[in-house]
Amino acid sequence: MPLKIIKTFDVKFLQIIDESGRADAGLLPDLTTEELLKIYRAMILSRTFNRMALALQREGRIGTYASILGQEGAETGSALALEKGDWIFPSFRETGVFISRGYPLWRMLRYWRGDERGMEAPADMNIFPMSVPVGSQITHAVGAAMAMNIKKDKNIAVTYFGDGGSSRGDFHEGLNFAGVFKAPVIFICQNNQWAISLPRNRQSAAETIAQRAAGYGVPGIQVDGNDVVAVYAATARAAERARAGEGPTLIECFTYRLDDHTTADDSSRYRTDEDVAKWQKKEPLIRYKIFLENKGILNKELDKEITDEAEGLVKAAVTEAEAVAPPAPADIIKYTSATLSVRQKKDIKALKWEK
Ligand SMILES: Cc1ncc(C[n+]2csc(CCOP(=O)(O)OP(=O)(O)O)c2C)c(N)n1
Ligand SMILES: [Mg+2]
Repeated sequence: MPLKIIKTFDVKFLQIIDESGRADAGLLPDLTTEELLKIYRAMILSRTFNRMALALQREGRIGTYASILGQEGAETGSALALEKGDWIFPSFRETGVFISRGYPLWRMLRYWRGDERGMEAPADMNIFPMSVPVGSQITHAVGAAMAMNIKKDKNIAVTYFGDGGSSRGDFHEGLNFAGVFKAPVIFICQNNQWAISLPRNRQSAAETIAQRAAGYGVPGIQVDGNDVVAVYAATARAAERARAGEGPTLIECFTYRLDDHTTADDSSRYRTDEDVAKWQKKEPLIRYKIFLENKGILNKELDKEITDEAEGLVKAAVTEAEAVAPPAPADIIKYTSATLSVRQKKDIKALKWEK
């Protein structure tokens, strides 16, 4: 005898601009020419910064760097759909989110040069420092969102993490609390198919990351993460829900990490060039550029103007970042605990970092 079905779930997928740059007019959000160009500028600036950061790393001018190549759509599309007062809790691969928010580029470089002070956000910019311990930022965002509910604050919290991050307990704890307390938080999973060398299918047996939200009574959606407009629309909708007191949303941005995990990695050891080449054709800037050109919003001259402007901004940021004094070596030890142990004090002296 067939059992009674008491609940069914489905997982929706949102794509608005396809790989050839064609848009589904019925799904297009109401964005002005200015807003569409703002997204393009943020994507170009993110890519330009990323290229420079990789070059600087090779010259030994910054430390290990995590490239965002291929993920600019997921990052700028989501960040630009938020309000200024919303709080962001990012991981280490959200350089494009910082840039879209207007984070000073030189401070980003200061961070990647190994100086934590680079993560001191300007006072009016509600963004937490990049979190390197995988998944740890998820529960921070949920806690902040629960506090916003208590304080009747109309801002929301947004946290970013990877497919690997979704294997952490923090993900499950975060979603569970957020669901129960209807916390105004958006969970943005950048599913870039890899957690260093571990492929997506080893993170979870679930076919999508989005469907895991259902287990916590939270809506989940999978979005083409290489379609910046789809990511924008999904984030705007989730933000609207959160602000209306309807609680959290999980957005899985289906994308691909085109570069190595970090500059310390060699991805040719665990994936093929053909795989990467296949995704190269789907990268987010190609289709968005065609879309803007077809709409008559972008032409060669304007494109050059935007690209040149980005180059200029990034070059100026490098000069500015390299002009600031590096941190004192003793800081490595000094700020790890509230009070220094006898051993730590001895180490500082022995290494001649301080008298
Ligand atoms: C708690 C913790 N465990 C392990 C690591 C080492 N580590 C750094 S990044 C990473 C994989 C992260 O994969 P994912 O969440 O998919 O993010 P992506 O790097 O793809 O953006 C791991 C295991 C870490 N930083 N923190
Ligand atoms: Mg990943």
